[in-house]
Amino acid sequence: MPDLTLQPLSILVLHGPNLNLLGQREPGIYGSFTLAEINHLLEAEGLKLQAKVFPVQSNHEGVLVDTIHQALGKHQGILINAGAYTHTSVALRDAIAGVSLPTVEVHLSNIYRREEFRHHSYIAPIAIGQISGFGVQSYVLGLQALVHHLRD
Ligand code: CA2
Repeated sequence: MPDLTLQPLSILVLHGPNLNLLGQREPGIYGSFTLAEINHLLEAEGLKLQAKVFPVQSNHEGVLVDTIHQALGKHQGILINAGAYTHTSVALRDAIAGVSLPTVEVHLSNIYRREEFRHHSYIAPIAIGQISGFGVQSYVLGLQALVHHLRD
């Protein structure tokens, strides 16, 4: 039974570059779920947690930075799979640090079992935590962790 006294939370879900291709290519690494299916799963999980999710996908670093800035005053937390920008983007890290919104980093694949260049994340040091390697469950677990953190 959901606790009816809980304040609904608003969570920005950010998907970085190429994640719009999910379900169409490379199912061996990233699974067969499409991005729309992942967003539906998160919406359903959000209902259970009394959190509304607002998914945004972009292939453009600046759009992701702008979206993070606009989250201030609108959302209480950020769930992010920054895709390849995880390993390259100081700008995304600075944006997340700049808005000071609790952020959970997720990855479909286990980035530590892959090429060395994927082992470093610019986001991890300023995130509450990181979940990597559980496919779509990484997102679901990440949302649960973020909501629990915000409610504590
Ligand atoms: O495992 C993850 O979730 C990643 O963030 C996915 C990124 C990758 O650069 C990170 O190292 C780990 C890549 C997303 C690209 O997704 C595609 C999906 C289908 C076909 C091609 C790319």
